[in-house]
Amino acid sequence: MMTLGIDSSTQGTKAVVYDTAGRRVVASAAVNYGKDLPEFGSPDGFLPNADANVRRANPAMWVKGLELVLSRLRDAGAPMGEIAAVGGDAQQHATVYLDADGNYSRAESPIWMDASTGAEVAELDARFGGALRTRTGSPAIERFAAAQVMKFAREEPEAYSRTARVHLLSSYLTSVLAGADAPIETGDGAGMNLLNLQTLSWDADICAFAAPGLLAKLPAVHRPGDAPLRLAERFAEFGLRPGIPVAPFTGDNPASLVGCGAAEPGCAVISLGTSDTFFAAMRDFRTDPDGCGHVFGNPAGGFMSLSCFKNGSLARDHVRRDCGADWTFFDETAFALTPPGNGGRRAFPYFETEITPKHDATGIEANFDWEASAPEVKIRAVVEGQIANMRERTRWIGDFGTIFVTGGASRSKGILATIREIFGADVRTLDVPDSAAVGGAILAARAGC
Ligand code: XUL
Repeated sequence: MMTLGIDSSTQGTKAVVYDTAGRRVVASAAVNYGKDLPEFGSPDGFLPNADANVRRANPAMWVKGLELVLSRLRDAGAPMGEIAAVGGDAQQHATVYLDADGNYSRAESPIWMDASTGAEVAELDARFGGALRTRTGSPAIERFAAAQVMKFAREEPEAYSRTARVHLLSSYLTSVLAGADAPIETGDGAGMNLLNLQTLSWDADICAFAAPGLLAKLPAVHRPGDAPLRLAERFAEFGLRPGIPVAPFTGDNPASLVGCGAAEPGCAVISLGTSDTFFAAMRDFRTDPDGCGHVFGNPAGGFMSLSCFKNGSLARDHVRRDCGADWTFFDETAFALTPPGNGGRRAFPYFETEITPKHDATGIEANFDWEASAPEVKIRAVVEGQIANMRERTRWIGDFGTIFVTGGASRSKGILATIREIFGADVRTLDVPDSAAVGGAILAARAGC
């Protein structure tokens, strides 16, 4: 069976046509928001803002990205007419607000990088305390929908009252593909602080506390095994067959779990993208005692753990440019020129407000003279700092003999060797770096059967 997997990530949209029998990608296309859609003024996928805590994007950019990636696939001669089902994923936590006519009632959507909801998080915490973690899988979190909607309802009450639907980006894109209001899939829905993970339904108390009438503005919940949607007529324009099943989109991390073949407990995945994430399928429901990590739904059934590090690839790119290095130097040469451990020199990049652990955007913090050091020393110090922090902060998830590494930066031999050394695990990469899009295509195949 031929299926289509679409990944709407922070910096762009990717799509793969996947042959499920041969387990291989037969065609792919990509769109980069900065380069291909400059009219949205979002070089890194979000609108520049002097306040590092405010990270928003124009939701129309994501629809444009979807349409452009489909036309690129079609124009490249991909077998669009043979595709039997569509699935996909989106960056987690971004929310899209629609009025009763389906127009945007909020012009700018907060994305997962937004950390401007500290006051709302404190209120949610004061009201629900530890119950938030046991009910929704995470303590109150800045980027999650509960705090984001609460802030919007307060700051723009008129626009909030005009809002008929609060979608996640995943359910919004599914709605666009189906031409109908789509449900929120539980894997991604778990990243809202609104879904009760024991019952897989919206938590009425938390919804009522977050904003007036929120429960009625949320889409239905899609649980594993529920029926798929159907592709809308207008996608015939891209050579697709209207009416084929559309599996509700999930989050990028849950999709990667499936795409890496790690949906059964036993191994962990490190995804090195705009954010770096560490996750694994979970046998038992367990939450992070330090309050930084999360429990999300596993689209294959059950749960997954996840810790997210905001200063991922954009931070590495920042350091690379600061060092005047190209990617070959960053990915390999720097590691050939320096020994593991770097003589104890370590650095942590805080170019964005960090989530795990919480830290303001203060730039590089190094235990050595940063300015006076050679580029190779700086690069190893930052990579070892990132991976050592990841190791410490994911101990609650467990120890793993095998770790799959995916995402753009999984091409880096230096980063892979650092993961091997610090985690003491067997490190494997996938032939296809787009594990999230492949996961979407695999979920499409399940919905299409
Ligand atoms: C996960 C998270 C990010 C985004 C973007 O909680 O915020 O990983 O999904 O990749």
